[in-house]
Amino acid sequence: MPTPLEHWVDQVAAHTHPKHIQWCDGSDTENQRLIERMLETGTLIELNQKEYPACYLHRSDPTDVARTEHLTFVCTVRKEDAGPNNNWMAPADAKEKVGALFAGSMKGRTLYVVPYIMGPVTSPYSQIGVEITDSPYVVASMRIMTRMGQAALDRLGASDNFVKGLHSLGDLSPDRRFIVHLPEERVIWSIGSGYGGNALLGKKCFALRIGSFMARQEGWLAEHMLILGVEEPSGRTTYIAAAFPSACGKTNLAMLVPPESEKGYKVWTVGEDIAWMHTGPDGRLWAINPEAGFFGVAPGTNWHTNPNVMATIAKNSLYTNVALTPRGTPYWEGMDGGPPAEAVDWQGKPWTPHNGVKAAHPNSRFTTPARQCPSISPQWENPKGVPISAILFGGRRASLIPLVYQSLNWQHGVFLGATMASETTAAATGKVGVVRRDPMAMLPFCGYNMGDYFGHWLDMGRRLQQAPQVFRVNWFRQSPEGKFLWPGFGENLRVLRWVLARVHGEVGAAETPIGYVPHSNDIDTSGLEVSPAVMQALLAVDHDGWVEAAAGQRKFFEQFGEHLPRQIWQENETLTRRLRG
Ligand code: OXD
Ligand code: MN
Repeated sequence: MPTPLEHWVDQVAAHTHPKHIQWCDGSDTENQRLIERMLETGTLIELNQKEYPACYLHRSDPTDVARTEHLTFVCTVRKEDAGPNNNWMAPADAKEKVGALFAGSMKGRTLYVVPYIMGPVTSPYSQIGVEITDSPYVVASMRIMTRMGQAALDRLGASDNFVKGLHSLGDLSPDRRFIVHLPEERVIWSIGSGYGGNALLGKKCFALRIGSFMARQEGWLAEHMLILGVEEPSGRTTYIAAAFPSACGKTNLAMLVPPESEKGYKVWTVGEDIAWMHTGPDGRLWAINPEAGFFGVAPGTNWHTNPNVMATIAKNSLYTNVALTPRGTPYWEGMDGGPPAEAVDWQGKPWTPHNGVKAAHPNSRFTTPARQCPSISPQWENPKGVPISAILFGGRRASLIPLVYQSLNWQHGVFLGATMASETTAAATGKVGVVRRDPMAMLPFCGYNMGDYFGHWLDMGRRLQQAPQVFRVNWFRQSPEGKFLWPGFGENLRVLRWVLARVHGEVGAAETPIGYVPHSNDIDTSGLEVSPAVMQALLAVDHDGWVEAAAGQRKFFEQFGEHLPRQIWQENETLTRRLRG
């Protein structure tokens, strides 16, 4: 009797017609062979092995460099269950349309069976997925990003309890590219893209879109959040989860290095992109990082902005769409030491600093093992997870949103998450820098109707005996001249310290119509070039701006109709009333 997995592999092979089938065990030998084959075919380019041991460069198709949200679908039986936040196709239509593209799509290629675990190998909160793919780059990346191979097969046994992800590069044409999710069947089909978020199916597709759907059914949370622990000089460690949209600094915050002035503090990294959070036996919220690696944005990363990640990516890492120096080392805009006199750009073309184009693609990436990170938390693989005391919701906003403020309670905290908006970045194709609503940083990743998602968040508050405190943060406030008001990066620890003090009941705050705002002296600015006037601007509540925001929020919420919980609507009405009063 074939196992459910064997049966599915047979079915897929009969449809896609691969030349070979390879079951991946995740071993070093297997990985080595894959890398050698990719070097032979030009899929990978070897980097300088002295400076970057076991590091390779991959150049993706120039039309395939970011997540393509307009080609991403959530296919629930009822359209309204996918909600206005998702593109929708009926499951039967998706199977017919996208299934046709898979017919014979692996001809002449190897079909890789990639079993993987999302989460620590023995955690009760972990889940199993299997990705079938014809891309060896995807296999090598999944080996970094997940617990891939034999451990997953052993945990799965003959069970059918796994998420089925089918991926093929197809012909890489954007006209024949689809990323479709069938959350009710726990199935993902992705064709026509080799780009991370579209092709590494454990990440956005499973851990967030299918994950959030499962989480609602089963009473937990799958979120686009980093997880970090702040250890204070006293030895007390407090864990924080934080949601920021793509390319807004989650990786940097998760690996923050305390500045000289904050000696004695230590930030521990548990995760930098995704958190799965369950109610623990003690009624607190416990988080695991389902991933085993970081798939981070390269441009802007350097020894000042994120020394921990720079140390992490120096070995065993894949680089995608960065530039290549004559020394065989990677280069991207913002790297230490400035641009090289010449290089080869992300498309393989000769480049100099004078030819007016970027050397690395703005969404170029590194894929690197989490265990190599100098700040990785000793708890990062704890099967129980870590207890979360605070949740931060942040975005990239030049105006309106103060540096930090706190919600009045859980329900108001859910409202603060639901009203997040941020300026768009290069992580998804489309215009960069326009403010878009992105509740909980989950707009591109919520696998069901976002109105129901807000309702699920409210329900979670009822399950928790000790819910985390909820905060909004914004490191990106600008002066009218366009200058950043807050130094950011390591100095963000000063804001985290206020968050910790609030969590532990050690500091007061001013109650304003939008929530609890710090008294300006309560955020330590000693040694910073942040004047009291700038601090006041950073913490100001702009009444007129908020009245306008509340009106925009009302419009946004209207689209969810009956799926929007009445409490969220009421929170917006209460905000409006408080602003008027
Ligand atoms: C990512 C993203 O790759 O959010 O993490 O786009
Ligand atoms: Mn992300």
